[in-house]
Amino acid sequence: MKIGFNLLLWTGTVTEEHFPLLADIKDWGADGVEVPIFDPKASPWDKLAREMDNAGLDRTVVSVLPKGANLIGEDKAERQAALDYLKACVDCTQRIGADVLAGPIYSPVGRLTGVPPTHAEREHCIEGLRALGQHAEGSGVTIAIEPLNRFETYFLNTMEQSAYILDKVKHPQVGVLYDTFHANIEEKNIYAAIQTGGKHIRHVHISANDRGTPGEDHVQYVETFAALRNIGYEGWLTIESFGSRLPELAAATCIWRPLAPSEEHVVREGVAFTRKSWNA
Ligand code: LER
Ligand code: MN
Repeated sequence: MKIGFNLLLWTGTVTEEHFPLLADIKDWGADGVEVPIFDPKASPWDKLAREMDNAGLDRTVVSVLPKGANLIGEDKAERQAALDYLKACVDCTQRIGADVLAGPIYSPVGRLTGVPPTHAEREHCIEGLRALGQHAEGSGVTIAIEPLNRFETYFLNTMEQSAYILDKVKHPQVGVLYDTFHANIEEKNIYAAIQTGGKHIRHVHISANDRGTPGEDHVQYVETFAALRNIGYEGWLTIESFGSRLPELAAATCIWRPLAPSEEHVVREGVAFTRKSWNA
């Protein structure tokens, strides 16, 4: 098990100005960082990889679909744009030496159609993820789709819905991300949800119910860690917290007040709490 920290607390686009932060995050206790790739051309990836090596940080990637790209969209051009974008994200993920590409990569965050998912959308999702899995073969990158709460997506809200899709995708490099914040809203039973996700769970976001500091909230961490250990999960526990610095996701994450005394506090206390709870 490794504990990561998501750079989305600071930015959706990593630039050289964020490099000094990497040593701090290591110093504050994390084993790795989660790097946002919201535009495969936007960041100095090779330099960033060297900086993360120098800081002694392992890494994962989180991504969301940009405007005009939708893996489950009715429009073929939108589906192709999503697949092209996600293939480029897989390539970037490999390039920076990360082992996981995670996120709600099936549909844009915040996109709501006003109706439940359709059969056609599920079929597009299965087809698109299978093609992406094939593209990832030999890269060492695992793709983990992230169900979100109902206010951020209508398409995947639970482990059960995700497992249904993944049983059909049937690709060893395509699985699901379990995020404690979304599960706290959507799942009826935390332990059962993780059992249902089972072998499909390839990545985990540890996120407080208010998106502040894990351990200072009411997420059911004891049940979460017991269930993850029970399914034999050995992957990342990546802490995700949001502030108001993220225009890209502001409309979806809806953070309108400070949730922690400082960024250092979230990393130090969140990492210490997660490590202690996992080992308990
Ligand atoms: C968004 O709600 C989220 O949980 C992140 O992982 C980015 O999609
Ligand atoms: Mn998440």
